[in-house]
Amino acid sequence: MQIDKEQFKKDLAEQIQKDYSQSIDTVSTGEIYQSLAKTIRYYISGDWIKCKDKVRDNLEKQVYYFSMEFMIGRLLKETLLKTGMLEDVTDVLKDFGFKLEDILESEREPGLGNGGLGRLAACFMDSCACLGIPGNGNGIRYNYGMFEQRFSDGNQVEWPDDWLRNKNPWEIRKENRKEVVKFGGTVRMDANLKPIHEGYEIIHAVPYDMPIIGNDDKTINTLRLWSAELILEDSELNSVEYSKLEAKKIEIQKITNVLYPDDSTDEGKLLRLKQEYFFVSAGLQSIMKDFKKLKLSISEFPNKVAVHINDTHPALCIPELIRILLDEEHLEWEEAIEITRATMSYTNHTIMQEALEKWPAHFLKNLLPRIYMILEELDRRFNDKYSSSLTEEQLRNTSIIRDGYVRMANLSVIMSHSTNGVAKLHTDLLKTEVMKDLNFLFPDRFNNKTNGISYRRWIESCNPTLSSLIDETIGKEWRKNPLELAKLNDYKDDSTMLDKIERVKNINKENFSDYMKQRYDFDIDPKSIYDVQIKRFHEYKRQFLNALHILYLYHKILREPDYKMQPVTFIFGGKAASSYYRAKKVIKFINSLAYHINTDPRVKGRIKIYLIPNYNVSLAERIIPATNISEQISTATKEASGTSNMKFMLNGAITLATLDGANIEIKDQVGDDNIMIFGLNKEEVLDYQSNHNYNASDIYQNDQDIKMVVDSLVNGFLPKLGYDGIDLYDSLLKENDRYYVLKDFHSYKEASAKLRCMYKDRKKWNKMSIINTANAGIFSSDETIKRYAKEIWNVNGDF
Ligand code: 8GP
Repeated sequence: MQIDKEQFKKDLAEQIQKDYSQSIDTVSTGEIYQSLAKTIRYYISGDWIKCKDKVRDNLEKQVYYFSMEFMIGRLLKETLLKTGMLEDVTDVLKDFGFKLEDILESEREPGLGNGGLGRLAACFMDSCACLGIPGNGNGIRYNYGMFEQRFSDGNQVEWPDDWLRNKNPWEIRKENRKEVVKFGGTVRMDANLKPIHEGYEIIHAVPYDMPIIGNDDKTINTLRLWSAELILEDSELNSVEYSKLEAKKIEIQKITNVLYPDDSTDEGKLLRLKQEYFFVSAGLQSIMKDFKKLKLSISEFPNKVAVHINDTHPALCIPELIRILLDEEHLEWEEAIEITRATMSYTNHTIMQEALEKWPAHFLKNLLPRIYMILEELDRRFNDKYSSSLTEEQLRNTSIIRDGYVRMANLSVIMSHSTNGVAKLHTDLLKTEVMKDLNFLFPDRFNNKTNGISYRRWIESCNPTLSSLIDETIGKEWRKNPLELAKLNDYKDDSTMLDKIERVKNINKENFSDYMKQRYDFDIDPKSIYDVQIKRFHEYKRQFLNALHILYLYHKILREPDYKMQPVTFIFGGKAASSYYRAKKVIKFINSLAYHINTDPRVKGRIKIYLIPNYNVSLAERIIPATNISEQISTATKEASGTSNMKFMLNGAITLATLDGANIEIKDQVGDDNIMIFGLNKEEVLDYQSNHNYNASDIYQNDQDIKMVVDSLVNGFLPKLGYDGIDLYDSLLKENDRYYVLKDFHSYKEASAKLRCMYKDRKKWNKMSIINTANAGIFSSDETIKRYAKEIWNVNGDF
């Protein structure tokens, strides 16, 4: 977008005046950020309107991506880059005496996501906009993010993530588009067998819209986030009891207060269920309203609307759409089912049993009586249709309601036209293990869509040094078409280029080291290897294995004081769910280990370790460009895909990996020599699981190294760990090491040592690094989204 700098200056000063009644030289960087973002939003608003009009006037099919999380990260820099305003705005700010960097830093990261699924949703929204696909997000406007992570005595402490404290300048409240969501009550059938829902509670859902901007001003889509509010109509004002009003308001706001409320109690579970129905119902009602304005036959609905269910959290989209079609559009069951199935598609993001949502039937019956009736009818129809062709066991595995639970994954597969996994291995496991009976019934519905990442954020924006070097080397076409990165393969033996690659990495490492010093007062030697594991804390992701290995190295150095090794800084980042006891113990273990190692002069200059608090997108943007070794060490079969593995690869890190998730596809891209693989493979893990022939105690008893590290969890070797090591010790020996940490320990140790050794030959290392970047093109989320658009959503775009 071309802007007139002088005009922009005036507009910004005016916005500041409007917002704060102050002149620009008296406001803080945080205040400038707010007004600057609003000015930019105003500048793009014309294009945003045009885009909405174009989609409506051309009757274009639209995608609605329903997701509990949209981990969008900070928006200012991305927006400036995509709109082409970066340079001009930097100049304008300079004229006012401000540095863009400072303004960017004052943006609070939106508390709208937590993990891979949420970040994927953000990358997908970005790709839709950049590819000209009318793709909108639909989610929840959380008043607080999941939590802000702090550490106290090494323990994770959860603080409220008050991200909206200074308001979100990108959003627009649309009270006139509010919807009514109904909870509770009873349903009876009238004389014509029409359901009458009575005695329910009404919650208002108010949408807040944010623009999702494509590059080159192409497309601006909408991320619509719903907020639960108490809105009294004029007629209600007289009858209301003001004393009870405040309590009611708080009760209602609870629904959209926080991402993933603790669900270890029934109350918490119920709140999550409320959240899920809340944004699903509001979203679908508003989509239906927009569709009705087109004045088309209702049978056209799936030709104009695609609803994507991001994991099972929004699976209530299915009965909710059926409800609308039956009760409000007065369709027959068959047609309602047909339209719903043709509209819905579903992505599964994990095969962990505990994450495959199941709701106690009585929860649904009480909270959403009409929805529950619909689910019962869907289950009845399914059983009627398939009971004769399935065995009892197959029927048990596939039906929607069983043993007093409603199974959301089964519902999603049965009632959608597409179910996809997020990497080849994951899809394969869905088809052959986790959902094999559903795959038997609906083989054509299952398909793979390997995840991808947005190149705009994960290299262009976060790694400008490497991006410029790539421009210089192969031209700028890769920024439009990431597959062009393959041209870098021609430079893998070019010693000048290899030196440049090293220089770029070193600059990034130095920048990161400066940041760590300034922000956390933590010293990192930029000459050490940066070995990084950043992701949610989960047993299957095995941060524990990483930490046990560091403990082993610590012992080794103490035993062999002259042990020579390439200095390494081990960096961790990630949150543990507040009710996930064991994951929190791993955090405590890492922090304790860090305390002892970092303060022990005997290991100085060889190993250091740091768990960065409150890991988020902004931190990832700083860490990834500086990383040498990317730790992707989940137990084979457990990580659906992973996406940080792709980000690291793109930025030239070498992956230390198990054959799990998309690591396998990364290996296929770079070849065996440019990735370090270790550990059990899928077949071996499945074999242990089905034959129950794994014995962790045997390994422990017969291996001196392993015994030494495992014992150090409980024998006082790490005084800071105190009694907190007992649970981890038990997880290995009493619970027979469910994630095969001990089994994989040695191959991990050896793979890690080999990699560190390889780092000595810098020329070879840089060559591996360039090969990784060169072959990361296929992991662009643009490529992934093109496949979703063609093979699942059947929508058009400019590609
Ligand atoms: C994640 C998977 O763990 C990761 O392998 C995958 O790359 C990513 O989804 C995107 O597909 N899953 C989640 O984030 C997840 O299951 N979150 C639930 C806790 C909400």
